[in-house]
Amino acid sequence: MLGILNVTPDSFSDGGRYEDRDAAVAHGVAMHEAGADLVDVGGESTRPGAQRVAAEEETRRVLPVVTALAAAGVALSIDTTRARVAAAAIAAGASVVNDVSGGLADPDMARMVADAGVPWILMHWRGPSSRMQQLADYDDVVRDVCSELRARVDAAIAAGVEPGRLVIDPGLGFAKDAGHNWALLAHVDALLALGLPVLLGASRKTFLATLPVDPARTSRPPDEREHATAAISAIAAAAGVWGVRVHDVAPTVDAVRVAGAIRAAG
Ligand code: PMM
Repeated sequence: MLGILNVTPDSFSDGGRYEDRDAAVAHGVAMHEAGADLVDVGGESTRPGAQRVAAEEETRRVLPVVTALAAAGVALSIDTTRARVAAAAIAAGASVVNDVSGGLADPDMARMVADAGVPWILMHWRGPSSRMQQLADYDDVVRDVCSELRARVDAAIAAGVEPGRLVIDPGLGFAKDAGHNWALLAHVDALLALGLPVLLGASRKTFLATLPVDPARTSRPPDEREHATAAISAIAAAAGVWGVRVHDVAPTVDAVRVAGAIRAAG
């Protein structure tokens, strides 16, 4: 499980909370102690409509936090689409690259990952956050996402990345409306059939603001989407995904344990 640490002023759920280095480090350590396998440090918001920040600014945000958490013995992934930011984070102690563009945003990323020999999370992505919601056009979202991910995997392998180091992620909320996200969650089996570990990032996302079967259709702010997030973690773990990426680690730790207990008893 990945615990989310956004060192940004503007991420949709936790933006601004961990801009201060000490607060970010303390939160990373707390997620590690709560059971996160990796703390996923990001310095650039990818919320719908977000504008890009310069690579220097992104590096300035993440590096001190990566350095301090690595020194504290916390296993880290770096959430970036830029090879130079990823390389700097790896040099400072990160051990996994989480690339929401699946290698599309930076032509240097595949080579850098291949040379570093680290795991690479390839997320399904169709374009920058500033215009991604205009790219949510699919014939069949499950089939299209699977085939576009397959192409990213093939490109990564062609660039020299070992297949055993790749993880795929359907990119919930990235160029996807609520119906697309629910369809992808209903067909995790199709993603697993690609033969690679699967990561899901549903935590607190907008499609959980109104649950389709809630008759009251209450609109929940991000902090009130935790129960729905934990439900998805349990169902995803039962379906056999490799990991989930969440803001609040403790409920997901229990959700994954529940799924494990049921599997063990079966
Ligand atoms: N979502 C966000 C950022 N990074 N990485 C992966 N692999 N998968 C995701 O779904 C994903 C991600 C955006 O959410 P945030 O603002 O809560 O970090």
